[in-house]
Amino acid sequence: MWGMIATWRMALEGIQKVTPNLEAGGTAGDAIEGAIKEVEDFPYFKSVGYGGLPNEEMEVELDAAYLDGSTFDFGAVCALKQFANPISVARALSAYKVNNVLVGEGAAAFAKAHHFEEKDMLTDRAKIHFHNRLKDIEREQLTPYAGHDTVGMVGLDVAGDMVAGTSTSGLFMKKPGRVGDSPFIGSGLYVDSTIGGATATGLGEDLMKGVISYEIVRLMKEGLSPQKACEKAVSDLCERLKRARGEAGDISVVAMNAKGDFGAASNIENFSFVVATSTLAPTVFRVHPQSDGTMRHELATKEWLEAYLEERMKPLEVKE
Ligand code: SD4
Repeated sequence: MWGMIATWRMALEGIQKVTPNLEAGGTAGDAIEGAIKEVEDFPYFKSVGYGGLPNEEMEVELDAAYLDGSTFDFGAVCALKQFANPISVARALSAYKVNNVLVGEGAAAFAKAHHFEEKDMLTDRAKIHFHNRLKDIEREQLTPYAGHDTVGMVGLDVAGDMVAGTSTSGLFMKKPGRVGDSPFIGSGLYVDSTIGGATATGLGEDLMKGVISYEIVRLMKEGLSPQKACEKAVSDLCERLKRARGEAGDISVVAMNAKGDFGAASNIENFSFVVATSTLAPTVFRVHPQSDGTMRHELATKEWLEAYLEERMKPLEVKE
């Protein structure tokens, strides 16, 4: 048995690329790193890697994490600038006993010393998004924190090892140095090969309050299916946040257990995920939250898949 699950439709090409190797006995670690690199390298995804949207000073700061669910090797980078593949740096850091989480200049110094590819991660397209957002904010007082698309993945290989990874440029127009849930163990991702793994996307400030990925794995350990664990974790956190603070940000999660069963849940309408297993070719589903807290998973149609890419790749107008 092998399997992979990832947040958002944008993970499809990466998962398609690495799953033949996973099927042939490749490791979950190589699958996770390979698939996330694919997403990082694609310039039209606005919240991950190259082409990711910048902070309020127009600098792209990237967060990524890598967790091995068998050894608990964990590595993460926060607010890393000017490197092509933060997930690879995070994975490299996971091999050490200490200094596993590095931020900013320290992360960049490590990446440089280990000859990771340096790259200007700010694209012309991201500059236009930045310019347009400033115009929107001027005009409509839009909240600068709208929109998200972090990639998070969980993989299971035929040897039974599980790995989780995340990569994100975080929130558009964030403060320099702001870090969300994605590089934090337990919040952005968690995995234990004897149970399963989970990863989250959405408003990091709120996801962290529920340590939501750990919570999902804990619920699976208690015996819940991945789907029930995702639904319960999302609805419990959402309810607690609403009770305590009056509102809850976007919360979307995916999970897979050690048997390759999977689940996904969200408190928003447009969340999508990609899953592939020994018995299911890479497939995109859209998640529709129901009023009773359960989710309906709808197979994404060809039209929807095409429209998704078209929307992300359409020419951008520079606002006056
Ligand atoms: C963050 N959770 O930095 C990330 C953003 C995100 O999908 O998920 N975008 O808060």
